[in-house]
Amino acid sequence: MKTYSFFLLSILICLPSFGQNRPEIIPLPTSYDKGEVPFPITATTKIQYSNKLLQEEAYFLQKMFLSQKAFPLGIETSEGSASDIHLVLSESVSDDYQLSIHPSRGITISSATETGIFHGIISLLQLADQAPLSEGRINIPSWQISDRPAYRWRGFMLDESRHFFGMEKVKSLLDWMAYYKLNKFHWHLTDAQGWRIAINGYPKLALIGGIGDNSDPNAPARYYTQAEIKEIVRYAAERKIDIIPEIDMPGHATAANRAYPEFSGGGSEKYPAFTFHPAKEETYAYLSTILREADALFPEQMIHLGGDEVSFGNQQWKTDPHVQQLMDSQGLEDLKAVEDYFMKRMADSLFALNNTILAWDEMADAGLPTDRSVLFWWRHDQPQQLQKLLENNIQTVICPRIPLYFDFVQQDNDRYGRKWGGNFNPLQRVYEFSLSQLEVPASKRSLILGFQANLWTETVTHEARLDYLTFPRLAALAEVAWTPTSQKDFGDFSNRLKKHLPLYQQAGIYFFDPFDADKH
Ligand code: TNX
Repeated sequence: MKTYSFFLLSILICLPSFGQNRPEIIPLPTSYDKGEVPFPITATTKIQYSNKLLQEEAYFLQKMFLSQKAFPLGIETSEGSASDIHLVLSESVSDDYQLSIHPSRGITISSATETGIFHGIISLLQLADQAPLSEGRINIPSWQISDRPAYRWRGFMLDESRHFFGMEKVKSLLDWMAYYKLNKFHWHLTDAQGWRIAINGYPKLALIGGIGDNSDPNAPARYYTQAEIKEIVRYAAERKIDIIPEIDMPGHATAANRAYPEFSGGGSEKYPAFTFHPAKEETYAYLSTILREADALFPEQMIHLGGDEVSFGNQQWKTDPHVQQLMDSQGLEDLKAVEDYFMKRMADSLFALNNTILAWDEMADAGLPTDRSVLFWWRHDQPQQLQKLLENNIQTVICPRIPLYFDFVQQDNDRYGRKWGGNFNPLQRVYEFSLSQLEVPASKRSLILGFQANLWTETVTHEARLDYLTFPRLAALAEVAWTPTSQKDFGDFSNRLKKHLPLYQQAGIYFFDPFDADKH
C-alpha cells in the first residue's frame, strides 16, 4: 500500500512537467532527448557553416535572429569557437536533420540536404521563441533531436481567384508555412471570379479576366505580374517551399472567357461561360501558350490543371455541333469522356514542357500516365474516388473537404463561413486526422504523397477572415503531415500550441483562439 501511494505520488509530481519532456516544437520531432544544462545564445554568438552550399541557410538564420531578437549574429566560414551554431552538410545523416544542443560544444545542425539544414534551423528558431531572454541571453534547452517527416507532401492551397490578397499576405503565409515545415504552396490563380496571373501572349486575361471577385464583379482588376510571381517564387524557395500554380480547366473558366470569348465552350444557366471549348483546335493552342508561360515562371515542373466540377457548366457541350463531331471522330461516349479527352491533350502539352500534371480526383479514371501525374482526393463523401486512385496506382495527395477544407468553420456557433450538412472542421478534428481513418491497403501506402489543406475564398472577403480560418489549424495540419500518428496527442499538441498564440498576436494575425472560443 505504501509503495503504491508513493508510486501515485511520483506520477502526480511528474505530471505537471510532462510537457517539458517534449521539445516545444510544432510539428513534434520524431525523436528527442533532453540534457540538463542549456546553451545560451547571445548577441556575439557566431554562425559557422561547413559548405558554401549552406550560405543561404546561414543568412536566413542570421536574418531571423536579427529581425526577431535584435541579435546581430556574425557568420564565419572557417572553424568557429566552441560557442557557435554549426551548420554541417554531411552525407552520413540519414534523418532529415539532426539538431544537437550542448552546453559547452554549442549547437550543431547536420543534414545531408540543404532542406534538412533549413528544417533544423526552424526547430532551433522555435526553441528560441519559447526560451526566456534574460540578461542578453536566450537559454536554449539542450535537446538532442533527430527528425524526419512522415510525408513528403505537406501542402496548403490558397484560392486567390474568389478574393485577391496580394504579395505581402502571400509572403506572410509562406513565412508561417515555413515555420511549420510545410513545403508545398498550391496557388489557385484562376477560376470563374477572376484570373490572377499575367500572361504576355494574352494580356486581356489579367486586364479583363482580373476584374471582379466574389464580392464585387466590378472590382478593379487585380492580378500578379510575372515579376511579382518571380519574387514570390524566390521568397518561397528561400523557405524550401515549392509553389504549384493551378490553371483550372476545362471548367471554372468564366473569367478567362470574359477576356477571350472565342475559346469559350459555354456554360449553364447558373454557371454561364463556365468551360473552355473542348472541340476547337485553337483552344488547345491558346491554353498551351498559357502553360508555356506558367512553366517558365514556376521551377517545380508541376502545374495543376484542375479538372474539377466540369459538369456544373458543360450543358452547352450537349448541343454544340463541334462537340458532337469530336465525340463521333474520337469515339467518345459521353461528356465525361470529352472532359477526359480534353485533360489528356492538355497533359500532353505539359509533358512536352517536361512537367507533371496535377489535377483533382475527377481525373481518377482519365487514363493519365501514373509516372507523370498526381491527383488530389478532395471529395470526402466519395471514398470510392480514393479507391479508384489507388486501384489505378495514381500518386495521391489527401485533402478531403472534411476535415481539410479551411473555408469550413472551426466552431459550431460561427455565424459566417461554411458548414454543410452540419459538418465543419474543428481544430481537434483536423489534428486527429490520419491515414488510419481511410481505407488504404498497406500495398498502396506508398502512393500517398501526403496531406494538404485547402482554403477556398468565396466567403473569405478580407485578410482577418483568412487569418481566422487558417490559424491555428495550419499548425495542426503540420503535425498531420509530419509527425507519426503513434506520437500524436491532442492534449500535448494543445499545450505546445498555446504558446504559439502570442506569436500570432505579435505578427498581427487575427487568429481563432481555441482556448477561449466563446469570445468569438
Ligand atoms: C469545391 S474543391 C471546389 C471549389 C470550391 C470549394 C468550396 C474543388 C476542386 N472545387 O471550386 O471553392 O468546393 O469548398
